[in-house]
Amino acid sequence: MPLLSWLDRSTDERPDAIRVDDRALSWVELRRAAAAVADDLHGVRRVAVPATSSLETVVGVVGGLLAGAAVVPVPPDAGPVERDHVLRDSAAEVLLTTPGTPTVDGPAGPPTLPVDLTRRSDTRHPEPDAATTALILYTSGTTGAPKGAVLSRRAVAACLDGLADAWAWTPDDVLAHGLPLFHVHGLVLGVLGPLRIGGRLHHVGRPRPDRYAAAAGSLYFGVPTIWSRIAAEPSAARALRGARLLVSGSAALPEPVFTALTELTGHRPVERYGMTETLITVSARADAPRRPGTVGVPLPGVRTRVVDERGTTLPTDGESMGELQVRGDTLFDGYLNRPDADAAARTTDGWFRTGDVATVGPDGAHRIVGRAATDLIKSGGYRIGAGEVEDALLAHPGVREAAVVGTPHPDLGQQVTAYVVGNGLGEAELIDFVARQLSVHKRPRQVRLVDALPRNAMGKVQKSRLT
Ligand code: MCA
Ligand code: AMP
Repeated sequence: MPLLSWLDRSTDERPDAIRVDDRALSWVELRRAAAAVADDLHGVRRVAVPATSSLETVVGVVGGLLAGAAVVPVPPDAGPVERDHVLRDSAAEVLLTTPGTPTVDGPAGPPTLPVDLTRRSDTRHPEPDAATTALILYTSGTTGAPKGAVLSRRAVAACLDGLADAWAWTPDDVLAHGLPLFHVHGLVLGVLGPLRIGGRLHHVGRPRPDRYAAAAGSLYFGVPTIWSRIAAEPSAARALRGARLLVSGSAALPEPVFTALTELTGHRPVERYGMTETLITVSARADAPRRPGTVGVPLPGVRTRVVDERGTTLPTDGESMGELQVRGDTLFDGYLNRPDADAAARTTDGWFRTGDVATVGPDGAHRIVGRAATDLIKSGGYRIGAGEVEDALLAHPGVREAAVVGTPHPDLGQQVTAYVVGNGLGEAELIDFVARQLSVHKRPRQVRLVDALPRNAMGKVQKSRLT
């Protein structure tokens, strides 16, 4: 079956199948517009797409997939250092551009190709093998530059079919969300989901509570920060009473937000858990009770286990805590150009180490307790590597030492906080300095200028003393 099976076969010409902000296309027009992009991409193996929240991004991504190319979304706000890394590391042969999106045309960048929403083609592009790469998604590790997670068409299809089963997601649904289109949540679930399963999509542009309220969706996606902002605006939250399912993911949904949403919307939100590398692996189900603090059960085709430091599998008693490991159809094929990182992320018997600490109850309910390492920060649902921000700070001539940690934040879950040792530095100057290199959400919210960093006897920075 084609990856975008609904898009492939739909004859529906109603004008608003896929809406982004205030522009929309029918299923047929989307297929024809994307086929025109695919015609131009004939023979291209990897295509980069500056993934603004726009209809052009949807058409560009779908065009790449129809052409059988691996699509590399580029965060539109990425600073030059991050953008160059993504383009170079992925070896993208073409960079799609859209009106108003920043381009990186220049000696080092790949040739550009504009996405033109007025063009149409009726070429039927053959469906590539399921093992072909669909997406290369860049994601932060604890150190260094982001790594490209290589996701096959098979993995994407398995994830979406599993979610359709868990959420009873059908062509009758209208999905509403306002998530960025360069991550699993907004792009794989939030765009490719409707194109495979058939429900209509209303992307609201920016994920503001009033826009969620006005979207009239049956299915809503959000990260906890979005749900918390909606819960803080009761009139917006009450407007979601007519929905079928509210889904939260990408970070832990705080229990007070779960409770407030339940009271205001009449819906107990569905929490699901995943990673860029594994796609969504565990979810609460539409047909089963949902409890705050739990993320449900493995999707069809996924297996999980919780292990201690020695690798021994722990009992599913709801109490034994250890690292959550997963395997199954939704897993990535590896990190691009990084066999070292790939080997480190897997056990010798083939399980992926998530780095998340979890318990599993006798009923199979998974509870994510936290992360094993402190060097991955989740802020507003974005994954941010402490090492990447430290490297950006250390590039400043006045910075001698830097340690970046996630500290609690009432709206974002965690905020990026930097401790810096240096001479004659200002907080705003350093935040700007990072913003000129990396995506905006990787900027420290707070920079603390200190005389020294706490270190242990071996000279290693003790981050636990900074949080
Ligand atoms: C932000 N601002 C700053 C700083 N940081 N200003 C100065 N210094 C800083 N350090 C500015 C912003 O640019 C913005 O300005 C304003 O402050 C508000 O920013 P913020 O509070 O961050 O709010 P926001 O821009 O509204 O963003 C919140 C958000 C966003 C919408 C929740 O974080 C978001 O879209 N998160 C989704 C992430 C996501 O999709 N993750 C999925 C990963 P201005 O207003 O002028 O712009 S995939 C995944 O995790 C797995 C697979 C899974 O399970 O889903
Ligand atoms: P990313 O690679 O951006 O997809 O981030 C993946 C990480 O997000 C996971 O390793 C978890 O730490 C976190 N995460 C995703 N969903 C949830 C959830 N429902 N509850 C708690 N943490 C989550």
